[in-house]
Amino acid sequence: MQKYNFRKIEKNWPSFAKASEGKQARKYNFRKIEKRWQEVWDKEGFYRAEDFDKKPKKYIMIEFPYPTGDGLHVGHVRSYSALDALARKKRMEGFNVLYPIGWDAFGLPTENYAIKKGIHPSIVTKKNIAVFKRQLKSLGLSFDWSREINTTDPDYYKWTQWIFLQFFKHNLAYQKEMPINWCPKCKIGLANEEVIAGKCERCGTETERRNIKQWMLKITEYADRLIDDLGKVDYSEKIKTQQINWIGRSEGTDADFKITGLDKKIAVFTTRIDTLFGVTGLVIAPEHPLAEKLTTKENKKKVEMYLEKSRQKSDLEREENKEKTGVFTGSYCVNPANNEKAPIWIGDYVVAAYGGGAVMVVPAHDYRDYDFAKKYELEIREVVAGGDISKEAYVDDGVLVNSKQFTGLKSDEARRKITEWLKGKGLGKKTTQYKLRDWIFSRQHYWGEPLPVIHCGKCGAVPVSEKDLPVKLPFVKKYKPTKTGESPLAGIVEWVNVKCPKCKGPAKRETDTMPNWAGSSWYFLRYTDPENKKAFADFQKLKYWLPVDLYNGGMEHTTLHLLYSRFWHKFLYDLKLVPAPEPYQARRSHGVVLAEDGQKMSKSFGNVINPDDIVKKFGADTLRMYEMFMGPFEQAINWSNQGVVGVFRFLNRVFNLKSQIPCLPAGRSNLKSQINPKFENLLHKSIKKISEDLENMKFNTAVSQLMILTNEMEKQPAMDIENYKIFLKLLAPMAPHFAEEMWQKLGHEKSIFLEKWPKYDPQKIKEEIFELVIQINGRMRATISAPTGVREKEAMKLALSHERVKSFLSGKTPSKIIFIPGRLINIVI
Ligand code: ANZ
Ligand code: ZN
Repeated sequence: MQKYNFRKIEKNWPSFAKASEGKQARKYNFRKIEKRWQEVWDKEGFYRAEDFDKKPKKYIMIEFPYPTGDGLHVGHVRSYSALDALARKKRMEGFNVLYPIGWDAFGLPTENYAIKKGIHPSIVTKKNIAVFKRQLKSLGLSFDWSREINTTDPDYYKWTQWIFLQFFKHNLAYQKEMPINWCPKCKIGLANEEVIAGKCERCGTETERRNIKQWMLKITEYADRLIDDLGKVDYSEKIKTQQINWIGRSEGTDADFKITGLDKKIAVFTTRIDTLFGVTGLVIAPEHPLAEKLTTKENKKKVEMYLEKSRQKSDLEREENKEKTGVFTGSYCVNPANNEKAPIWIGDYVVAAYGGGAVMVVPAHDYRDYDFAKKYELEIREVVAGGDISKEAYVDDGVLVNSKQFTGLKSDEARRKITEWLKGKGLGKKTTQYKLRDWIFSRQHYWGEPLPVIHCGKCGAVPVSEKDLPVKLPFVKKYKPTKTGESPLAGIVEWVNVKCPKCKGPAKRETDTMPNWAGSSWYFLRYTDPENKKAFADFQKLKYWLPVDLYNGGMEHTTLHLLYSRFWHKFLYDLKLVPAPEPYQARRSHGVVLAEDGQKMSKSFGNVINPDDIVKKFGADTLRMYEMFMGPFEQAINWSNQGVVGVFRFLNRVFNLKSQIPCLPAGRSNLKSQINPKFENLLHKSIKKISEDLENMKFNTAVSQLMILTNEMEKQPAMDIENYKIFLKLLAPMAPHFAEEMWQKLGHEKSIFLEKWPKYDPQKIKEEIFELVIQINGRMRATISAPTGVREKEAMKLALSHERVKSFLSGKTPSKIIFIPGRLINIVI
């Protein structure tokens, strides 16, 4: 481990050096305090969550970290500290809180590091975990360490494999030829994250696609439920939208176009069948199975050149393609609406794997098609009135023209009628398309869960018997990717060759491993029962703890990880192995912590802040509180050394308040404590505000309220002891060591965290605020504190700032608002 370089820090922290020169700062000894309380909490198993406790449960979870060699990042500290504050408050409110932690430790970073250093990945993982653990413990986070899990532990991945087998048995895991990224120079398969702008991350060579047989999970089977059940949970709007967009459900029509002179049809998918009479061409993807057949002799050369060019483009390039290009095949199709001939083109902006890999071209009503038609001189025929197609495409709905019997209908009605009409002729039907694809569940790497399947020449793919789980990763020296594109496991003959579980004949193990996403797809279940040897978790324990009440993590995981884990959970729910259809009742995301210069923190920029340095210099409480204070939780924010010093000074000021507390040894005992109504008004308002802020994850304003309170306390000649105790309780979730220490100094023998969370006295804040009831369609959905005399407009604004109200209103506009001053606002939608 690196030694702590005091001089270097002093140099980087001139403002602190200056602050500590002055006499005024009597610094509290955080080093002693923090270590002591961490030991006490640890010894007493203070933060252990009790299964089946009578208290109401609260399951708060942060995304478990990937233990890399770089150690903990201040970004981790941000969300862990904030959620820790909430967990501590919930315990004080009488909840049985589960706040667990574990390690998501399979995957490439460790494998690559291991290869580079010649150390086995399991050893690297152990070392990294030890560093992370020491760092987390030094922060005094209230994790229940007795439930620590590790995805690379065979006792854990046994159940990852077991769940995979259930997918397999229910025909939701299957094998298919799927492309991998292949570096022709390194001769290895690359994960997507190893391909940078189409090139191999190691050698810079352009990567190619290679089809190999891979395992797939049928997540598409759950597409509708993954969208529809978002109505059952409380996710922030942004997260919901991302999930919905990723799944990309689109309702439309499949229409068949007969090919002239060939007994074949091309199916296109369109969301705008109302524009069918305006079709003046058809474009198919380069990979369309008919592409070759449709190309006539005269066009062969041009088509081949075009296909060659588009093969060199990545999917992303093709999608982002500004200019739509294409090439004429020489063939024609028949528009099912009016039996007109339309030319068939090949264009690489058409996605092969979406719809039928073909689109109908309606230049008058689609921007893309408009440009395409201008470029290649296709007819632009107006069929929906409302725009000026001599200038640009008119893409909105309108009234149909030039559409025979459908002329005069509005677009939405026309879509229904034309679809019915096509259906009657056997040339089309209503369909739903999804952008979501099945999940490629194979990796050709060593450091992952082996897929528990045995391939037999006679019996095919046979699942490993459940009693033989886990299929352990063989501990070998060589785990570099092979030159054939196969997993390194393929080279371990003694491991690969086995007997077929069915016929006992010679067979081979599957050598692909699972992707990193596997272990994290169900870890929230394991926390409820981490030691279980008979099942992934006991159903009664799951019933007690689930769903996770609040799940917090990075915005970068709100599509894939969230979708994957919801999918696994729903599958297990269908098997009646988990008690509820959704795993997470609420999901929030936090913003990243950038370096002081606004760049990403990165070793190569030399701008990384190591939490260890801050803890050593200013203490864990300062670091925790600073990271809550730094800015709105959901926003990205720049690190600020000045800000850290500011919080450290604040804690020192609070420490120095003790001379104003008559019953403290340091207090001036001749002072009589006084009750000051104005101060009490502020104190009780602060109870209310801090309580609500923590609940609403407005950690920064909770801290600033403590600062406002401290300013007032400094002005008091002597504090009332009961009020001071309230203050300490409010501080406790955010600066736990500090508050615990002061609490003990007041003569308490038991921990401050066994105290009840303070309640505000409505009498003491009466004139200023009241509880505004927010109803939606007449049902109470939330309350929010509002100033007395608030008017409708402000009340509406307040209501709209409430996360719950926001999610009820998502995308809808209120039709009526009923406001009863001083009482409630009812939003009718
Ligand atoms: C004709 C048309 C006319 C369209 C019009 C739009 C406007 P979403 O909402 O994303 O599902 N499309 C269909 N399959 C495609 C593919 N494989 N690759 C690229 N584009 C494809 O979009 C559906 C629309 O995207 C479809 O509706 C189709 O263009 C195009 F005035 O059909 B439309
Ligand atoms: Zn067999």
